[in-house]
Amino acid sequence: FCTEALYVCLMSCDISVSSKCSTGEAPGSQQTKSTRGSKVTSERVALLVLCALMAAAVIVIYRLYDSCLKCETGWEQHGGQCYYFSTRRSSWEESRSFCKRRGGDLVKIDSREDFLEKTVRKKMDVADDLFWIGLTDSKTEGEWLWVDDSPLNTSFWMSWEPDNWTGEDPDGENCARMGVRGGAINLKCWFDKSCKVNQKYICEKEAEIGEYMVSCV
Ligand SMILES: [Ca+2]
Ligand SMILES: [Ca+2]
Repeated sequence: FCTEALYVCLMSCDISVSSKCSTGEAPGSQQTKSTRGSKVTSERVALLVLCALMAAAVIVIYRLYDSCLKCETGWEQHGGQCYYFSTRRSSWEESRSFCKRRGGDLVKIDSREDFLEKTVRKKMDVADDLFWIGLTDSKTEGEWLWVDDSPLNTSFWMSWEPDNWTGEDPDGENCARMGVRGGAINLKCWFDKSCKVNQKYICEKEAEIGEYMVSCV
């Protein structure tokens, strides 16, 4: 963004100076030409300095704004959201309660985004060390809903999932967890699991923007 702004700025400076220089000059007017030449050169320098200052201002403002997106200690910022990757394990409901007490909820994943998959992969201690996400079919079997009650449109289930396996819990598997330690193909790393099992979890909430930009640096 900043590089682009600087380029556009310098290009516009160049064009404005060139247009002043492109007027035809009659032969023999060397003195006038020389005077005008030095004037154009100083104008050009002044414009370039102005443009550089403007570009620097744009960069500073952009960085100030960016640094103002804040997450609490222990939360990771990505795309204007804050994410908390737990180290303790709890049931899906208990995990959700923790997230809500901290002003968020279990994470909702509504688009193709590899940040969560990559981060979870790094934090998995063993192959079964998956993380709860905010997706459940507890209300109606097979009808997966996010914690905000929105339907599941884009999914990243592992190829054989969800299978609502009843071998572990007769109630089946009604909560979703994510993670493939070795890396997921096409981000397909979701598994349904009994909601009662203790798992790590991912909370999500919006990053806060500082009220006064300068205080955020
Ligand atoms: Ca189910
Ligand atoms: Ca399953």
